[in-house]
Amino acid sequence: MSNFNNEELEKRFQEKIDKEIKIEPNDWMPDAYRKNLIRQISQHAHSEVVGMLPEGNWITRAPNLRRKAVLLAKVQDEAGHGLYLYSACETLGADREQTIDDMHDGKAKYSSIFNYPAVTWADMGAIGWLVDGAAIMNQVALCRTSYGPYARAMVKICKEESFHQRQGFEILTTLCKGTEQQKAMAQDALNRFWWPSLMMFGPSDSDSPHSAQSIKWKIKRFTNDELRQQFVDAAAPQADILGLTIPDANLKWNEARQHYDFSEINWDEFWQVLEGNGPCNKERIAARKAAKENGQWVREAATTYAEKRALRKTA
Ligand code: FAQ
Repeated sequence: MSNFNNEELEKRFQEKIDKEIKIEPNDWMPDAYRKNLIRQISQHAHSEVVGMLPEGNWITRAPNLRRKAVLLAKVQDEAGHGLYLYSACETLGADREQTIDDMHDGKAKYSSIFNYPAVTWADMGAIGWLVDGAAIMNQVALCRTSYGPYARAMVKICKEESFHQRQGFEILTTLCKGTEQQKAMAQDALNRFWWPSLMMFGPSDSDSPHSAQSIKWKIKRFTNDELRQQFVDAAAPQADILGLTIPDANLKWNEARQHYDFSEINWDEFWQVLEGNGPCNKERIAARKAAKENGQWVREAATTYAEKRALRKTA
């Protein structure tokens, strides 16, 4: 490999991508590809872990034992997703602790959606249906991403997210078939989670600095706006099945486009949340920092135990 100059290596790298050959950890890759992947995968991992907080809050308040067991399993799944993704990130040479500290210091982002509060039980339904639904729309495409470890992690994650989405839809179906008050609670959750769910797909294509290069490298297979449109097209008929109204007066099937039209997103709100000014940003970071500090003794004990075992083996 050392016989080739950078230009030649980059040409061969792009040829591999174009032929749909996966890039593996020990393969040559441009620094910018590695950096971009570490950025995206680590932020994805942070999102899974921070995403445990709004739902984790409801485990003790779930209305019955079945709901509690299912919610507990879902929140544990999210922790597992975080772990696969941190591991995928490590295959690129990233230091896991450093990526986590970057989030705690505000240098790395996590999904905007988790800066909104979950205030009623219906929010567990809305998060499953809409937030996991949006996550799957994005992640099914990532199963074909060009970096092998990320693509393989996504296959497993998507299977679990699909179960999460169904459990959310089932919670809302039950509420919508219940009393007037329960249906109103479901509608209220949809009203609050609809727009933040659309924001999960990222800025519009014209304001997305990473998209063009990520699509060329086949890290992303679709643009932010394409995936957002697919999500709206899937969610609109699902809302009809529930008998709920999506809070957008302009949401309408467009026969010519074969897609739903919908209103412009409040991008000012989106950027404000990314800046750290959403309803729960400070609370979420404080919770993650406290978790790290409170877990310090566990990490120290595990390291000491591993060292002792290694010593015993060599003695
Ligand atoms: N929130 O140029 P682009 C889940 C940032 S998992 C915060 O378009 P890109 C599971 C972006 O990072 C949900 N930041 O960037 C679950 C960049 O900032 P940077 C997470 C956002 O990377 C469910 C800047 O804006 N999923 O929910 C957001 O090409 C239920 C410019 O943006 C993933 O992470 C946002 N919404 O496209 C867990 C999927 N959007 O890095 C618990 C993987 C954009 O320059 C409960 N990630 N930004 O400082 C991706 O597919 C992409 O990274 C996008 C953004 C599509 C999110």
